[in-house]
Amino acid sequence: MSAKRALITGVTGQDGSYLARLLLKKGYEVHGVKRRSSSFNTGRIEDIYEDPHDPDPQMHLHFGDVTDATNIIRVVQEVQPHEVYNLAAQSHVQVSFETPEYTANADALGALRLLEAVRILKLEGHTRFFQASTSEMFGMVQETPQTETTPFYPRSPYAVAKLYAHWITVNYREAYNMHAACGIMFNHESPVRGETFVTRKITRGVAAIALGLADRLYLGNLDAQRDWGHAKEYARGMWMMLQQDVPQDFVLATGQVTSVRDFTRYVFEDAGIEIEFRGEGEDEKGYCTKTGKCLVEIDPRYFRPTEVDFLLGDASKAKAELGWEAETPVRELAREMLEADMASMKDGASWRTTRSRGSASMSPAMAEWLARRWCAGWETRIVKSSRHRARSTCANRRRFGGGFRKNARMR
Ligand code: NAP
Ligand code: G4F
Repeated sequence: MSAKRALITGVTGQDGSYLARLLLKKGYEVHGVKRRSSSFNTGRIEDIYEDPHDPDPQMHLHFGDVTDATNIIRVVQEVQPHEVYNLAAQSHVQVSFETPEYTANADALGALRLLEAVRILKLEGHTRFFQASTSEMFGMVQETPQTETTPFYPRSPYAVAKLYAHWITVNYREAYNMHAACGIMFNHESPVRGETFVTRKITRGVAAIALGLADRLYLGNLDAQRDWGHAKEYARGMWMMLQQDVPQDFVLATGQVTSVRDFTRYVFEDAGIEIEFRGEGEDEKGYCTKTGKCLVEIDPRYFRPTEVDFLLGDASKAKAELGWEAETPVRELAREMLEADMASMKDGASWRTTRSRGSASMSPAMAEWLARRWCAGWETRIVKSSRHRARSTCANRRRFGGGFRKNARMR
């Protein structure tokens, strides 16, 4: 029997990389859509990438973009997938306030384009569809904990776009009898989490402080509370949803909530640094209890125009009907992320290539080249108005080969 074919949009992202690994292990032929980029964007999947010249490759990459309907139709036609996982998105909530139209195009209409491609190509009876919905749709929460029946109240252009994608998926299921399911996923993280989401920003920042590469971490709203789980478990949940006879939507969550402040405290603690928060509002700071040094400061630029203060999911339905349950407690998740960041930062050149961890076959020359590429990317994310800019950039270039900066601000 020939292998099942899966098409993953967003295969180069955190979840795409875990899902592709899972499906390959299950014997799928995996097709991923990657965007054209002027630099490599495949760091997270380098170790599973197969050269098309290899005999019988199981992993295939297609250039594409969910904002381009003709491209999407062609890729779906070529692959004739048994399962489509739509993970492609401009997934950063704060960035969606700056790029609302693009976010709507990719995150809302992207799902529609894929669903229409399946329909236009008359694959409704052949192709199952998974939509990556989000707990952000609950926004200003109407009840706690949030379940599949909790009313939505989105609080960002990202969440509004995702709400459209969610409902259009439900609509295509009902209107055209498609096997389409939405995973309403609460925050999930990992060592390959994007560097500008708060958990990874904290683990990278703390690792850099612990190793003497940075002085301070700048954060936004410390009071925000999230239900944080491990991404690899959420990828398994996505697959499970498409194996059901009857398509349905499921919440995936841990059922535990942690504030940004506590997550920060845990990560410092795991790095052997005890911190204490003092002060109110924007003046709150985190101090090392041993040295009295300020290690965490608030930067209001990371506040959002409208915030989601609290998210806590109830995944009882997924447990009862799929047998899915989150397994990794937040403290273990935080430790795993910190250890990965510490290891890569200690490792000289390769700390800048965190995403390539696991790719043991990388040559030193390639690692060095990637390191230089990473540095350039890093520097563009540094706040330009810092008065230390020129001085510390030069100093750190000399010291770390162009890498970290003191007081680096990460978003
Ligand atoms: P991520 O790391 O930001 O990955 C997003 C992926 O989408 C990347 O591969 C990105 O490509 C790709 N992409 C962005 N715009 C695209 C476009 N126009 N056309 C094609 N591909 C595009 O996100 P993630 O954390 O893996 O999340 C996966 C999905 O789950 C997203 O839809 C996200 O909104 C949703 N979700 C995530 C969470 C979470 O906590 N992680 C929770 C709920 C829902 P590049 O690599 O080229 O940028
Ligand atoms: O890590 P975050 O940026 O994730 P957010 O906004 O919850 O969104 C993530 O989870 C969603 C699922 O609920 C996904 F749909 C979405 O794609 C994404 O993966 O921020 C978490 C919280 C927010 O309340 C934010 O205001 O942390 C707060 N925060 C405090 N300081 C910060 C910072 N967030 C970021 N990114 N950077 C900060 O310095």
